[in-house]
Amino acid sequence: MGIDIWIDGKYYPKDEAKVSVYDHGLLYGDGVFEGIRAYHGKVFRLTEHVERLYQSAKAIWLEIPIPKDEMAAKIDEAVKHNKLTEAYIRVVVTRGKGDLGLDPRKCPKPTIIIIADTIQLYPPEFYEKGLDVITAATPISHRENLNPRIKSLNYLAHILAKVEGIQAGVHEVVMLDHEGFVAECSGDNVFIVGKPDRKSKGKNVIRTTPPNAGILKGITRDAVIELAEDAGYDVREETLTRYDLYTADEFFLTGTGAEIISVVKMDGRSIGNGKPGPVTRDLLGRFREFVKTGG
Ligand code: PXG
Repeated sequence: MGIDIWIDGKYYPKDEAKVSVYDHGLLYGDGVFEGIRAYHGKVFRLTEHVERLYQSAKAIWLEIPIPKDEMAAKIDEAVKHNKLTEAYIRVVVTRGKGDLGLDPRKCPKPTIIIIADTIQLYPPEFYEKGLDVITAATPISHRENLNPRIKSLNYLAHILAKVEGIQAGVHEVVMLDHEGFVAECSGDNVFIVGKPDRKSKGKNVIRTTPPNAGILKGITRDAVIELAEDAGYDVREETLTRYDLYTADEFFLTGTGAEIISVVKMDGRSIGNGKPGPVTRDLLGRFREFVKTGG
């Protein structure tokens, strides 16, 4: 059976699911989205994803015409409608159909799209071997230009950074903010693992960039912070530089698609011993167990 896409209240077969060429989502990237997973037929952290979608919308002065609980119910339904158990869901809310000018007031009704389908981001051997990354020359957008906390349809900075990675033949790119501090990767958040220090009472220290460091505040990131804290690690949200990444014992990324994946090389430097480390493997094991039991 083919996939059906939900658009503004109706299901359409994948090939017939279309929006207007006057939709400002297409003309201007004017809209917001979410990428969500379902495991064993249950949508992972649905409430958190819906909340972030409405916050992104609010930040761009877009009023989503249905309440949050209805949105959540429709997302849930789209997975069941397509008889999926392991799913990747894309929710898109655009400014809607308007005229050829920028003015969002010319778009009377936002377009809501729910795609429940499947993806596989990285093949299994990448989890075994770890990723090779470089620093992108393209910086993350300035928070007062387009705040990276907004999951907007305007992903060009991330795509241009990704293109740099493709040209260099690596798997991912680390994006910096305008001051040169580490922000995030093109589609994932950044974590590093270090040895216990004076304040960590013998525990490994896990560091990740804080919410206002020019990052999307990842749902996976937040889940991993909770899991790591529950497992007794000392987790800190701190400003990081490339030096911190180069000299870390372990380096890993988190995201809905990738879940938790190790980085073993950055800008030609081996990270730690050049292999996925024990803390990363421990957390990936815990994460996979966690999603199995409903998260
Ligand atoms: N940072 C950015 C810039 C992202 O786009 C994340 C972090 C991780 O957030 P979550 O909530 O997923 O833990 C994302 C989300 C892709 C793709 O195809 C990836 C994302 C979004 C859209 C497409 O790689 N990642």
